[in-house]
Amino acid sequence: MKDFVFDLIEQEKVRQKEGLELIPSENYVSSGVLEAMGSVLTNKYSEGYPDFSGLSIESSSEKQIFDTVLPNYRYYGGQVNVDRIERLAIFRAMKLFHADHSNVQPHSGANANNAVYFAWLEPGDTVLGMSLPAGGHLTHGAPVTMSAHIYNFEGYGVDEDGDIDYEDLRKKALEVNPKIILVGYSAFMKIPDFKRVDEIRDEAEKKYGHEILLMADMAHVAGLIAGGVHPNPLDYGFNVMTTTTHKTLRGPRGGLIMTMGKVSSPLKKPEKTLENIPTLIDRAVFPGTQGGPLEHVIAAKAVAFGEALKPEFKEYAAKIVENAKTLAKELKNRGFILQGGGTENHLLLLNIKKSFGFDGKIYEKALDMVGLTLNANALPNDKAAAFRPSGVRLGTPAITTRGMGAPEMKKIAGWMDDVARICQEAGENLDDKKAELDKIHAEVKKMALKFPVPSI
Ligand code: DSN
Repeated sequence: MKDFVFDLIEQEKVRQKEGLELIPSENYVSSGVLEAMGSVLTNKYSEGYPDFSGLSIESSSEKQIFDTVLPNYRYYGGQVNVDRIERLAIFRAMKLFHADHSNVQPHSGANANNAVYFAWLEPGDTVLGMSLPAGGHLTHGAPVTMSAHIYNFEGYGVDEDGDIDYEDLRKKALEVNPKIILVGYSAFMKIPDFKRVDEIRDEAEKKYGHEILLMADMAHVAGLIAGGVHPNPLDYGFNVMTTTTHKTLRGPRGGLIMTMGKVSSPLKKPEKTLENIPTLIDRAVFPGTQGGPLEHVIAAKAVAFGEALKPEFKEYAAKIVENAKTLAKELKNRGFILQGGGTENHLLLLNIKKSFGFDGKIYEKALDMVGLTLNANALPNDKAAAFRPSGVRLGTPAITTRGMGAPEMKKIAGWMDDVARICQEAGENLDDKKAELDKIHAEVKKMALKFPVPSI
């Protein structure tokens, strides 16, 4: 008998096709990405690295990578194909983000961040990132994480407009002796001023007399950077950029680290300097924090990066932002209060409590009942409990992949408004309004089916 796991996968396909995915960190991959991920590469062990000496954006080409078999730094035989696949993924990531080197092995964004900390810090060293109540990410020092038990995390805040409070960042950088200054968030709708952060780093380095690593966690906006509609921190003096590969970048679920500096053999530990960051990070990923790389996922990353290097991806990235701005305008017209007043990227944070009087969790549940998927999210300095936060977070990467545009954004805003009014009447008793919610669900489904999901 066929394992019922496959029935559930079929049901998930239906859910994805018939609903609208508004979680800003999700997307729909191409059939090429899916095929690579579901391939026989999952059978292979490849601890270590391919040879990447001489791999540079200027002097290498994909053809040369395909044609050349080089020695490697691996611990198992049989790497003839895997090496070239991984080199291709590394090379394409370097091209996309103008990096000197990249490491495509992190299994996730959390692993990527932990590897950077492990590469550069000693236990007890300080990282200055956005404070959690202001909207910082779990892996940027939440007390429940392993890294928070090893390193010291200090936080800067956001201003009333939801932007980074750069004065606070500067003040803290000159107070807490950071070894890393970290920029990156998962509920932030402004464009960070990377140049200003680099200037603050310079000032702090002069004061403390040691190098400070500038790290950007661009998981949410990596696809926008690749598509040229968001500045690239590596162009503004940042040493390291981490990301996941499955959000706006539209690849498989996984992590990635781009580095600037000198690339050398991973077999020898170099001195801890910013110049040596590429090698320090390679060693921190393997063997520092991970074992065998997932070569089927790395192949899928290579396919996704290849897609992101195509001109159509620039159009896609620009359309994500255009759709987010349209959706923001339509929601504002209907009385929704948006954190920061709108958006400069793919993401919107709505103050549901202030707009309608109920919390984000009820709204998330009601929207789920009509096939609109988003997530309840804390607002900066939210006083509400973590499981009943005051806001919701949504975004346009997935619906843009399906080809939606301004008319669909208007419809979505209309349905979101209708559902908000229903929640106002129903309170916690959403089941009492099932008939009204079902009617909206039917409309959502009808529109969703007009826009196919690429890989289904
Ligand atoms: N879970 C990711 C997000 O949704 O933003 C961040 O880790």
